[in-house]
Amino acid sequence: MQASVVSTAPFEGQKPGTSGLRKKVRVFQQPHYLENFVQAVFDTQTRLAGGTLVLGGDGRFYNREAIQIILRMAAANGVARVLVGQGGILSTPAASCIIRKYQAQGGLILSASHNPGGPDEDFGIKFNIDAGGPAPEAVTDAIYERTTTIDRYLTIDADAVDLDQVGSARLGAMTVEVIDSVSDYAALMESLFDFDAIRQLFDSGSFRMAFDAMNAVTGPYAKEILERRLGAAPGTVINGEPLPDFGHGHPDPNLVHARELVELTRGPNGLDFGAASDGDGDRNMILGRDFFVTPSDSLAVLAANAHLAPGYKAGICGIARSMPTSQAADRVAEALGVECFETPTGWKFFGNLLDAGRITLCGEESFGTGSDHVREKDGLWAVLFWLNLLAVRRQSVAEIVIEHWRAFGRNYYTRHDYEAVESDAAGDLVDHLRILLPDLPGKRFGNHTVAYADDFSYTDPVDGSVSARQGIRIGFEGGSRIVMRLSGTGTQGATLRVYIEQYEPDPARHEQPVQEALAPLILIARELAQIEARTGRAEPDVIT
Ligand code: VG1
Ligand code: CO
Repeated sequence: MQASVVSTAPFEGQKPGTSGLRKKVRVFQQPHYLENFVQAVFDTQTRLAGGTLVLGGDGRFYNREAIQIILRMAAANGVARVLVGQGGILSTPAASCIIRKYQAQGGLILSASHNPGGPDEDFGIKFNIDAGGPAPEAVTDAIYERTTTIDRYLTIDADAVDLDQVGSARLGAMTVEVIDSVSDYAALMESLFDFDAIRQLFDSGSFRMAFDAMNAVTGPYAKEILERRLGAAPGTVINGEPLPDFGHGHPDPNLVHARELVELTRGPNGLDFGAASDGDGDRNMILGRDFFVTPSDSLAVLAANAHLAPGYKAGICGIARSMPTSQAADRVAEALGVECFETPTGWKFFGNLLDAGRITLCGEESFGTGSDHVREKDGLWAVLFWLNLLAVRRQSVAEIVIEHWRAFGRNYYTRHDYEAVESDAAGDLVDHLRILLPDLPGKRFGNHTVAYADDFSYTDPVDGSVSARQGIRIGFEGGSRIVMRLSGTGTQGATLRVYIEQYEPDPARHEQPVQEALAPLILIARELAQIEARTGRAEPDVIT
């Protein structure tokens, strides 16, 4: 079949952010918009020609249409084989797993993660490299560069591929294999965790849990793994049908958006364990009865207990966390005598460390945790890891975390988000902070003395690449920190993220309400950055 060449012209702003290109659906629906970006991938990632591409998404509005467009373009660009998830569904970690398992040359993942879906909401696309992880900056820069000069794309004229039947089909000279979205991923999870112990925990009858799939991609994965393979009670998975608009929900697993789940874990009759994942299945929230585990603590607890899970019984070789993530994991790394790395925000910065065998676990404060089993953060993996710990230790979530604080100290932590702020005002706010930085060290604010203040710059220890201007860090004596940066995943205005952390070694002071414990630092951050004066916002929109 002859490829046809369609002429096109560049669109502005096709620069991938923290995690791929995210825009409103209507932006993606403009003629040639998606095509330009995809062609830029094929033009720069030349190994895809003659190779294998993995393709799937989180099932949001426009997922199926985008997949058909990409399949025709892949055929025209000489891709030999595409592995596409049944129904167009692949969670982000499952896509990573499949790229690695079948040694594909890369993958395209269609998702805007935790952003809402629907005709007026968000869509996104992300290219993952052959190691299974998000493309590093050098690759996304090259793709972006190409979008600025693109003048044609290639496609073929062909009928839509049936995505709902598992099996093989031809599209021009290309093979399209529609694969089960869940089985490879489920097999990987079985190889890492003690499924027998978890099954016994469910069989004991004294343990009750719910998993909230938030009508997003993890429904089928969680039902297969938790209910079928592990024997959790039917109905354990709630909101388990992936819907194009996530049931009008905001598929972001936090205390604000996963309200229904939070309620189920409240009070004397509350569930023992609650967990949730986001739109594309890479985030996780962990709850005990009347207890919320901050993602930063979750990383630290998993690191300290990793040897209890079969996949990590030999111990871990190192830990990495993103810069704004609390330093709780650093203390575990120190105790274990393993390396600890601080990277910029975004999973792409963990790839080299994982590939080089420098780290086993990594995580972000934004409900992301993962390991070297794939190259993406992995929501259900974190949930299974916690279930493995609960099954082995036979303690409650709260007991495990409180014991952890006793051993390592507690890093009080919160993130305040000011969403859809006017872009210029947000930019000015950060510029103003940059000007203040050199004069801050040594200054006292109440009980807090500034030890260092900088705009975080990261030099990748594996390939030496430098990523500058990654966020404002203000560190205080004793380990407290204020971090501020602008989001790179939003589709409307700017989002200012303010991260606050305070270390408390004294167990007698480990059970204060978080916002109260951090109130003085929160105030310092607001005043230093002049948040209200510059954004007009007296309070954040979301607190996690
Ligand atoms: C946010 C989080 C970041 C995460 C990214 C992608 O980015 O802060 O930690 O890696 O989302 O996660 P930003 O630039 O908006 O702060 V996901 O689940 O949206 O792929
Ligand atoms: Co996500």
